[in-house]
Amino acid sequence: MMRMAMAAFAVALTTFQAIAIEERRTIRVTAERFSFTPSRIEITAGEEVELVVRSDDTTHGLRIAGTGIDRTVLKRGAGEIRVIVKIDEPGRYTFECSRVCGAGHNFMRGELHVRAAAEGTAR
Ligand SMILES: [Cu+2]
Repeated sequence: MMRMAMAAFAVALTTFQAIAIEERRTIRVTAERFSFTPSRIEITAGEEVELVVRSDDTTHGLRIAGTGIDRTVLKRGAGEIRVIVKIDEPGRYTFECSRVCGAGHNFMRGELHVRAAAEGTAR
């Protein structure tokens, strides 16, 4: 009987951990000549989010100014990329295509708005 209770506890613990990991918000982004959709993304300072990015046409890039993030977005059909983003400093960060993709490449950008964490948690 005791052994069964222990087994049930172990299963409950495993389930809890799985849920904790899934709490990270996933934001899907599509890149195509010459825009990102959505082009404005809002996150909270200190929040860890996962951007899942895919292309609807050619190879693009995703660079987020001020973060060191610069990834290649695979061409359509080649799969999606996952980028973990966590920014502690509130502000507006530009993200842009970093792989030359055509005439409108230089205009292919968006804004990542990092909101300050809720007032109640500030010291
Ligand atoms: Cu480009």
